[in-house]
This record gives sequence, C-alpha cells and structure tokens, in this order.
Amino acid sequence: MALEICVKAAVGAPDVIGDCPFSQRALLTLEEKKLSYKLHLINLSDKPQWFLEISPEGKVPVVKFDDKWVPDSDVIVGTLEEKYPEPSLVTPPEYASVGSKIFPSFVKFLKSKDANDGSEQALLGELEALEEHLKAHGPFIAGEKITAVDLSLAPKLYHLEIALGHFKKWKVPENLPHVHKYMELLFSRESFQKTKAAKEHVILGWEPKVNA
Ligand SMILES: N[C@@H](CCC(=O)N[C@@H](CS)C(=O)NCC(=O)O)C(=O)O
Repeated sequence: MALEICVKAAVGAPDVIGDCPFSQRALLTLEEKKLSYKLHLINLSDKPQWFLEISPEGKVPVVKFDDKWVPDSDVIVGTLEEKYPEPSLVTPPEYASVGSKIFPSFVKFLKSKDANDGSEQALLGELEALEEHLKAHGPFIAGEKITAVDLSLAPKLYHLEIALGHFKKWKVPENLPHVHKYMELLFSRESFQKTKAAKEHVILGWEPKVNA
C-alpha cells in the first residue's frame, strides 16, 4: 500500500506545495528513501473536515502508515527509518543536534525590531558553529553521506536565506564558505527541488509573523 502524506498547501495556491519546513523534511525523507507516496495538499486556512479527523491538532505533516495517521515530523522520520531502513539516513548520535539552534535563532532575529537585542549576533554564533563543524567533518553534517539531520536543516536554511534576504536585506556572511557550500549542496539535490516551496510563498508565509 502506498504511503500517504498531508503537507501544507501554499497560501493562495492550493495546488502547490507550501512553506512548511516540517512538511518538507518529511517529504525529503520519503524522496531520499525513494518511496512512493500519495500527496495531499492541505489549505491550513480552511482545513477540510476529513483532515481534522485524522489530525486532531490540525497540524501538518501527517503520514499514513498501515491505516494509521501519524503526526509530527520527528515521529514520522523515525517511523520511516524503522520501516524502510534502506538507504539508511540515520545520523550518528554525536551529530544529531548539530545546527539545532539555527532555526529558533533565525526566527528570533527575523521578528526582532531592535537591532541591538543580540539576536543577529546569536544567529551568527550558531552559523559560525556550523561552519566549524562542516570544516572539520563536511560536506554533510555526518561526513560524505546525507543523513536525517541534513534533511531537517535544509528547509530551515532555505527559509532563513529567503526570509532574511527579503525582510532584513541580510545574507549569510561570505566568511562562512562551508555553510554556503553546504546550502548549495542541499538546495541543488533533486529531492529538494521537487519538494521545496516557491520563494514567494515562503515570503508570504513569514509576512504576518514579521509584521505582527
Ligand atoms: N512539531 C511539528 C510541527 C508541525 C507544525 O508546526 N506545522 C505547522 C505548519 S509549518 C502547522 O501545521 N500549523 C497548523 C496551522 O497553521 O494551523 C512537526 O515537527 O511536525
């Protein structure tokens, strides 16, 4: 039985994949494991009743395994690894939390209205730590092979690049060449190209949060 997955539809474009990094993480895992799946695009502003019945919290992604709908990208990725171990995307435990503070730091800086609140510096610190890690262990977090931690970080770095570029005219500094190469490597993958949201939808998705 083919797997089924519900992901966010783009705001104002219900027929294309939207800007949810957790949904893209789950899709990337399916793609990298070469699994076939049926895609359901969910308009989060007008959730259909059938979706609310299978996802009581109303969140995406949710994946149907053996007739049971499972929410939460952490659980989904873990279940996919368990049920479909080849190719393995397991990240060695010592590398599993590399880059994990980048997304919250990015969101804080993006929403910040005070240039002196330290949020830019905090994000830079996280990106510098990633640079050092990649310099020592790259090109991926765990070395030569892509693993789950890269598939979690990829959509988040994509949002960071687009949203900070648009709303703050900010770029990842050029003195972080390994981070730049890492982003290029991730974003150019076939799995990423197939599952990414369009730039304009990422911007539209962040707009209400930035202007809140
Ligand atoms: N911890 C969850 C987070 C999922 C999540 O927050 N999804 C957002 C979209 S990116 C959502 O469905 N929000 C519900 C809504 O906007 O109504 C995961 O990793 O899957």
